[in-house]
Amino acid sequence: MAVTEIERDAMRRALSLATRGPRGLNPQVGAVILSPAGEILAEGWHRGAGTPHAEVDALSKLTPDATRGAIAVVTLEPCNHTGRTGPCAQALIDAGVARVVYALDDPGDQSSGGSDRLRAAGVDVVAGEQSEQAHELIADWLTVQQRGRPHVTVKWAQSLDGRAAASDGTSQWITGPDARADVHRRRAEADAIVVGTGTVLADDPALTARDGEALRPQQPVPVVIGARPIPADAAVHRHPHSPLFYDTHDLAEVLTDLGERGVQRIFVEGGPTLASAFIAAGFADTVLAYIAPVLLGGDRLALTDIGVATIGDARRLQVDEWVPLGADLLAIAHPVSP
Ligand code: AOF
Ligand code: ZN
Repeated sequence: MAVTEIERDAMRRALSLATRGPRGLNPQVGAVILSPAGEILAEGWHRGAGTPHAEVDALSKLTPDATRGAIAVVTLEPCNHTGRTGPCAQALIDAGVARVVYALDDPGDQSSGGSDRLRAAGVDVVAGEQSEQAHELIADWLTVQQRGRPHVTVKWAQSLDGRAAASDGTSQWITGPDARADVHRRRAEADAIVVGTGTVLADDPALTARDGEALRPQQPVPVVIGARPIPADAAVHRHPHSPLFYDTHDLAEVLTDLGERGVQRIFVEGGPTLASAFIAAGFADTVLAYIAPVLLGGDRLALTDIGVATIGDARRLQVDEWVPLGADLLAIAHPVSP
């Protein structure tokens, strides 16, 4: 049977409920249980790994009598596996639910197949309702599932002649206040902010996302990569989240580990060496270059060795947007494959 207007409304509601849950190891999922006549009986959402899934959260608010013949509207295909919880498909069958409308297929090898299990038990299943919105909601989580690592944004500020600092190493401030405010807005959208130990030693950054002086409600976890010891009184130790330290220089290992911790987007702000390492390894999904109308000359380049020996090896980018920020210009770009 086609999706009804009531079910469509319930999906919009479920998508909104999903956003109450945290970003992390598990996707954000919402669920609404409707009576056969279309009244809302219960709502649920997933509160993060290890807690009940959205459907089970909603079912738990109802007696077995109430769920018989009901309609479940869920933003993700009910899972088919026993992980930290589950399987939701079986819970819906056991509750006597007659129909399930969901938005997106579960991408997991183990967790998918819930729709088949439901159909095999005689439940009427409709997939794909508002799948675009559901996809947008958990796009970053899906990226981590597919690639096994978070989305990487590499950011730097440079003079018009491509320098990141003056000859003596001083670099505060190349860009103006509008560019710096833009950086803070973008930091708040990342789950983690990554620097090298060199940057911590040179600049002692706070690695917080601020709005003027005030801390933004959403703070990225600070991540420090490198073997050099950090002073005990470094500003990063006063960050609202405990910093993560990695001794390794194997960025793939770091990214895999961050993905396994539920980090979906990282913001690399770590100075020329670290930025270059991410680019050389092919991990820079988005590049943000803040370009200021100053000339610095000298040898403190914004990037060092990125593995380009000859012009044929040049890393080509496509600029998605040129953004004027006061006197500065931001290039938002992504790599194009050769
Ligand atoms: C659902 N409803 O609300 C969510 C689902 O380890 P577990 O038991 O928490 O399972 C995690 C997997 O379950 C996750 O990777 C994803 O495939 C699915 N998430 N499924 O039916 C939910 N959050
Ligand atoms: Zn589940």
